[in-house]
Amino acid sequence: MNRRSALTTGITGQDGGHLADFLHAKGYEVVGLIRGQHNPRRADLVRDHPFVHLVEGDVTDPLSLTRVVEAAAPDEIYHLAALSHVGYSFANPTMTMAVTGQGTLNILEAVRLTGRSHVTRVYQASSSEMFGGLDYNRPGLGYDEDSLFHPRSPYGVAKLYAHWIARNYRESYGMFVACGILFNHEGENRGEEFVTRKISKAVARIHLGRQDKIHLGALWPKRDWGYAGDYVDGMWRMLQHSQADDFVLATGQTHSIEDFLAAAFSRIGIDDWRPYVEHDESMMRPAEVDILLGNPAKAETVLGWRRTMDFAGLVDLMVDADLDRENRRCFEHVL
Ligand code: NDP
Ligand code: GDR
Repeated sequence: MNRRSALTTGITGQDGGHLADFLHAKGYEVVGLIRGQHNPRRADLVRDHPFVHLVEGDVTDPLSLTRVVEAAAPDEIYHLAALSHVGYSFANPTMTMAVTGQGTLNILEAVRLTGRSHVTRVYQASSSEMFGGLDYNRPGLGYDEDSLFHPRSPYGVAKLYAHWIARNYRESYGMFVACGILFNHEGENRGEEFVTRKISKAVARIHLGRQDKIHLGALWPKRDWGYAGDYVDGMWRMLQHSQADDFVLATGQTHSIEDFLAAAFSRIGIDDWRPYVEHDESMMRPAEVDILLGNPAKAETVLGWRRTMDFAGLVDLMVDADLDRENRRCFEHVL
């Protein structure tokens, strides 16, 4: 029997790496879309995931996507590519809409125009940033698939467009397009521009005497933080289900950035994190999402999805991984 094949956009990102390993372990042929004349992340990707077959394209270039979908003829597409940083989206709203919003339309059109509407299943990476965390729209016991949307950033608005165009192609053309509304998920390979990784890396460096302070913006916002390795399993389950649908993946617990700081510093034996943190006004956003909390009951019941890691385990894993990295860096320097 032929191996199943999966085309993954965003292969160089956090989720792309976890998903590539997950699909490879399941026996898939993994094809990864990589962009750019020179992508500095290519070498790491080839080293860490040598089994991935790389193809070149950009989600803002519809012709490149049509060519790639035609050549790869994938059974499944995991569409993860995005400009995914909420703060960055305020400074670059047009580009964010083109990549994070219209990129999804371009993928769906590539599938449709290559005659694969009823052959290729598509996963759309929707986001909890589509909810607002505003007073009138609080999560209550947790946002679910039917909760009101009120995005608070150009990124959130672009994701909402992508979410609805995905639903529209499902309804209009009968395409199998599943939308995962994923709450924040982190891990050892989280980008250093996101707050959890910024903290875990700084904590490791403070422990080793290489850094004195962390400069952060708002500390009160609460997020429902899970582990990325758990969430790629949920993405896959959505595409194996009998019908295309929307699913929330979340832990059902919410913690503030202050909670994250406290847990991360306690991992290196420091009880009071406040002397190490300085306010950085440039990290403040024009509009903030104060609280996110998800209710994953539908994914648990319908897909049998379960998260394996809790908040404390996640923080420890991230700090330990950064301690390892920093120690190795020191060792390589000595050699
Ligand atoms: P990352 O920011 O780590 O990765 C984004 C990926 O998109 C990178 O591989 C990047 O490639 C690629 N990309 C950016 N622009 C383009 C383009 N024009 N054409 C092709 N590829 C491009 O994101 P994550 O892995 O954390 O997230 C994966 C997806 O899930 C994203 O869509 C994100 O918005 C969404 N999401 C993430 C959540 C999270 O907590 N992690 C929660 C909810 C949704 P390059 O190396 O070229 O920059
Ligand atoms: P988020 O993640 O915006 O939730 O989006 P991020 O880690 O960027 O911010 C979380 C919260 O921390 C506050 N914050 C800071 N954030 C960053 N990045 N850097 C700082 O120095 C800092 N100081 C405070 C932020 O204001 C915010 O309240 C992530 C992304 O992965 C999205 O792509 C995804 O869709 C959502 O999670 C769900």
